[in-house]
Amino acid sequence: MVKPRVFVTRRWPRAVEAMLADKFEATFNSSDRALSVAELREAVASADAVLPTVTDRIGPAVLETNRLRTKILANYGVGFSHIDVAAAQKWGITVTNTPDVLSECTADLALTLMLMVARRVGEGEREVRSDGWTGWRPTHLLGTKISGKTLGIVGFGRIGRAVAKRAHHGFGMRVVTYDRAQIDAGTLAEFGAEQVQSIDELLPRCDFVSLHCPGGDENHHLIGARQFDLMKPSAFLVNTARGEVVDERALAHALWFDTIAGAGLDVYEGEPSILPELCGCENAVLLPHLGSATKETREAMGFRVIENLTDFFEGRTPKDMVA
Ligand code: 8YV
Repeated sequence: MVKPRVFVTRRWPRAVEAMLADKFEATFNSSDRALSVAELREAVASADAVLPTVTDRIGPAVLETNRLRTKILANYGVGFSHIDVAAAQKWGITVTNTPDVLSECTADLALTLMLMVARRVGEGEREVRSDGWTGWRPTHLLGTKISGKTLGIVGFGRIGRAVAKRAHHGFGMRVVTYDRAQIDAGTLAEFGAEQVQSIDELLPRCDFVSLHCPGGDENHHLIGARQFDLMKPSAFLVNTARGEVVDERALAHALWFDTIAGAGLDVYEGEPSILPELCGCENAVLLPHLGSATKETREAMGFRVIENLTDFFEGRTPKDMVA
């Protein structure tokens, strides 16, 4: 049987690339740089499957070609707001993602950011490395305790729940959540969580707010100037979801003028470029989109893509089909 042609847009962990090369006629991007629109157009014209990541914007500019060969976009990652799903559907293309396998590591990173920003870890590290540490003193770099505080979780899906589990059972935090769906009482009780009916209701109650909703147009600038005004001046915002969920300019303003106490960010509106005003904020911890970045998880994401592709090309419905 002729092997399907798959196009992998970035370097993937070695073990996954080896399996892809074995099971498919695979084209890899050995340079590992983000591809241009022209290169992505070439990919959809030449491959049965394109395997994109968050750095590949796939919409009409890529898909509207009379040489379209691709039948499936098997995304590497759970979030897929970089793919125009309506355009894919219009061209009869299936879209899959990789849920579950990255929930624990992304939740771990959300907790990392909470701890880093509240305990001023970045500031301390910068001080030591710049030879600025003059020694221990009782009032040096005093941060904020996280144990026992109230955490607001926006989006109570797999990752939101993994964050709630760590925060509640590990740090004894009270969890308040907002989700568009009604979460059943048993699930909420498992995480010691209370569901509220709006973000406006959630924000004033929280010492920490962590975002775990999808990106895309529906949640564009869900958190902006008005929402920062609703937060306590002592509260911290953590974003491991998608950059577009937060109005970055309003956030920089809120950090500069102490409307809120700090922010821990892993994702940005125009990543990899970051607003210079944010880079200048001592009370921001800025990470380079590391949510799922462990060897175990990045391999599991790749194997999950291969499962989706195998199902698709063997005529079954892929278990992670989103469109
Ligand atoms: C991925 C992520 O690393 O899965 C997601 O949605 O944000 C990250 O964990 C990235 O999207 C890879 O494409």
